[in-house]
Amino acid sequence: MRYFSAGETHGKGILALLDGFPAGLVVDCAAIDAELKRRQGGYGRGGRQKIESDRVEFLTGLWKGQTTGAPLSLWVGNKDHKIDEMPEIDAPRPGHADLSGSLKYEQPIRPILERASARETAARVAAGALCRQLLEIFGVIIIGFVRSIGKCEWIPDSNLSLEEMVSLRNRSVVFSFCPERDEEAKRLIDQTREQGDTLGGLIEVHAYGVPVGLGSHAQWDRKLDARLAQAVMSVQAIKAVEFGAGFECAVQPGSRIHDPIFHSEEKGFYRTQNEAGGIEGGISNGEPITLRAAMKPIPTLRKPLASVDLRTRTPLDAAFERSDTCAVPAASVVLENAVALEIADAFLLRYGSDSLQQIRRNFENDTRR
Ligand code: EPS
Repeated sequence: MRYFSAGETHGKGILALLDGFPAGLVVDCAAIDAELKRRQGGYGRGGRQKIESDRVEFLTGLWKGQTTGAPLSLWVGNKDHKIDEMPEIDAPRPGHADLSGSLKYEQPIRPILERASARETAARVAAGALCRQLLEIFGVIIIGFVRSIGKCEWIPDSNLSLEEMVSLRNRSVVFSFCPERDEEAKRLIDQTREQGDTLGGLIEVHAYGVPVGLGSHAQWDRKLDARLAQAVMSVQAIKAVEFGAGFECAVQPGSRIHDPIFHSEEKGFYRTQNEAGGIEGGISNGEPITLRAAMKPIPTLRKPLASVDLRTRTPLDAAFERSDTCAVPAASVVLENAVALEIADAFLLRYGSDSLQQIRRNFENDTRR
């Protein structure tokens, strides 16, 4: 499967193009719209989300509500379509694509920021939410949540059931598993906004029910963790990603980090810990896939950092335009769907990608899962 996006933040809209998606899936557009709505939410968002009410429209690839195997174009229109009236920006914002993009493409900052904006993530959410519908048929469930914002951290209780996780996360205004501590997060975000500053945080994504054998040890670009890392790192503002114990692997001895292997008639192969994050040798091992990503604070600051006027090359404070104080909750929705897209692709590589019937046959005949 191949995925591309197109579109600008104040252009006509954002487009996701999915090629190689199997035929025969009855598409639930309302479920995609629900994910698009979640992406617009979370405490700390700015004014743009009051203007937009994102909805998906399939321009191609559906027949009577079902996928046909033809390329799918998923369109999310922009109500705030005014790209040609948008003012030019003189001083690039540190941390944004403004300077590097402008130097590379020999363009003013405006067209660069229009494409670099995180509004583009609506495309990944729409495409990922479609892929989840396919994965859910085969028992793969993916959940993303916020683990920390700034110095406010919520360590998830490892005994929570999936239903409990979803219900807690959906009750929290910052999409954490601790809705009872939302006030603390809101206070932090409000204070930061008043100071003209922004906040990043940590996001975790878990994928349950992933069958053994997705990805491959045999080539670098087929390793599942490498592919997921690219999917996650390509989301705006993500600066780090780790799987399972991640960076802690550098500290602990092998006897603590590697997950001992057991077998029983009832469970098949199983582990009593999952520090590998469900992937060994670039291949899913049947345990939940767990990854964590760090999001940097949004680079658009009301109290701007030092920058330089691109025309005169003299000092000028970085530009400010409408933005979010904290988009970590929204990014957790994006990462959840970005992971779904990548796992779906690895799933199709293993079980076939022509039709849902073909995938069902191959999946049912797979005795190793
Ligand atoms: C976003 C829409 C954008 C920004 C934000 C994400 O809309 P506007 O620029 O009109 O306010 O709010 O983009 C950024 C954080 C960024 O750095 O570009 C969205 O829909 O997610």
